This record gives sequence, C-alpha cells and structure tokens, in this order.
Amino acid sequence: GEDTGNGVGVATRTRSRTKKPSLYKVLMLNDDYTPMEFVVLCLQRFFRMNIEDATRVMLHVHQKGVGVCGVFSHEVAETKATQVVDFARQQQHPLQCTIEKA
Ligand code: TYC
Repeated sequence: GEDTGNGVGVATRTRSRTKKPSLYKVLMLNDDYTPMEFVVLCLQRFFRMNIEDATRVMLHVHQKGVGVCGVFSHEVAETKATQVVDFARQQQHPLQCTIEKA
C-alpha cells in the first residue's frame, strides 16, 4: 500500500492473486473395433467440431494411435473424456479417452 501523507498505508493491489487454471489435453486413443463414423460423431457432439475437422482428427488417431480432441480446464477435460467413454460404452464400443496436462 502507499503512504497518502498522513502515514497511513492505503491497501492497493495491482496484481490479483487468482491463478490461471492449468490446461489439459483430451486425448483420444485408437482401437481396432470402434467404427470411424462413431468416432467422428463423438468429436462433433462432444467437441463441437465440424465434419471436416472431426474426420481429420479421427484419421490422425486411426493412423498414429492417439490424437488431441481439444485443450480445456481440468474439470471440463475430465467431463468431456468421461462423456465420450460413457457414450461409447452405451453403444458397446471400446473407444477410450484420457486427459494429460498440456
Ligand atoms: N481404428 C478404428 C477402425 O479402423 C477407427 C478408430 C479411429 C477407432 C479413432 C478409435 O479413436 C479412434 N474402425
């Protein structure tokens, strides 16, 4: 705080103490059984991708084994990964997602 003339410090703060949330990647993993169209649907539904981006990410995962669906706060990343895996399981697909610190 600064001295205002009467010797009393005025509480000022130019920097807040709020810290930015750490970011996490949601990773999608390849498998031999989940249909390509289902993976594209998941990327559209849970990551708001258009069909071109969803197809590009799906093919990347299919060819490389793993790919990034998006980067989010820890809570949002966990929620999206869980939503994908639960939706896939409901349809009897083994599709897996994990999260990793960005
Ligand atoms: N490899 C799957 C197939 O050939 C397609 C697939 C792509 C599965 C991406 C999972 O995350 C995945 N049907």
